[in-house]
Order: sequence, then structure tokens, then C-alpha cells
Amino acid sequence: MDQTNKPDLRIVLAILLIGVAMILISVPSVAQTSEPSPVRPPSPIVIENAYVRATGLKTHHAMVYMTITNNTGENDALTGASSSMAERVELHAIMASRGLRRMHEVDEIPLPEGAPVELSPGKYHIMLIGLKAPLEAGAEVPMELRFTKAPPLNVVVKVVEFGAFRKGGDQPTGNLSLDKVLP
Ligand SMILES: [Cu+2]
Repeated sequence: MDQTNKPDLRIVLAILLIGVAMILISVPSVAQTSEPSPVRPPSPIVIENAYVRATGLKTHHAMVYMTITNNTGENDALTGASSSMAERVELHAIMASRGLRRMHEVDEIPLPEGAPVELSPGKYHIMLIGLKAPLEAGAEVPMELRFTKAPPLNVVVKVVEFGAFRKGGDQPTGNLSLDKVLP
């Protein structure tokens, strides 16, 4: 029994080692330097429920929502993002003033250690500006998130039906002014 299994196990191990070696070689050297270790640790920044609503033909911007949990052991901040699907990506907050909700760009979104930060309608969001194509439900938007301290993180944002989260009451109501940030 063992004799027939052993060669197979060795081949599997060899393939795994080659795979790990290839991954290590392909890691871009421009990435923030960290001590070389044979296995990359999972990112200490955890992204959950990343979504964006589907857009129509005439919409050229979209808001990305997600929950970010910082498990790095120290306070950090989301400082920027980019996506191949949009010409520009900004970090936005929504502020209410005199009954109007207005979004404005922020330099960073604070990520206190250990506390989940919710980017959700009415709060923070990541704004895709200049969409290169309409976002269709079921599609995925690749994004890179950048932080003050943690290394950049690639995430996949799911495109959901426009009304998908409406009934939950998290759709911003009232007057949301887009023209404040969009020329
Ligand atoms: Cu916005």
C-alpha cells in the first residue's frame, strides 16, 4: 500500500514546491519589502461583502461598499484605491448638512485596530469615477486598495442588482448631491 502511494506523494510535493517557487518569483519586487518567508501570510486586512450596484448605460460613476477589518495589530487607514474599470477612484464620505446629503472626497478612511469599518450607503464609500463600461449584475470589478501601513490588497467587488439592498433600508434617501464631486 505505502509503496504505491509514496511516489505519488513525492510528485505532489514536487509540484507544490514548484508552484510556491513560481508564486514567490512572480511577486513584484516593487511591493513593500517584508522579510522573505517561504509562505506568504494571509493579509491582516480582511475585506468582506464587497459590492457595487449595477449601473445603466448613462451612469459613469458607482459607489463601492464593503466591510474592512484591520487585524494588523495597529491602527491603519485606507488611503487610496484603483480599478481597471474606472478612470479614477476616490474615497468618499457623506455628510448631512441642512437636510441635504452630500458626498465629498476624504484623504483617508481610518481603520482602527480590530474594529470592523463599514463602508455602506450613507457613510463611507469608494467612488468609481469614469466607468469604462456599465456594470452588469453578476460581473466582478477588480480593485486594488492601498493603506498607510499594510501592503496593497487586491479585492474583487461583486456587482449586484441595482435594487438588491434597497429593502434593507440602507439605500440613502433624501437628496444625494453628485454634482459636488462630478464635473
Ligand atoms: Cu461618492
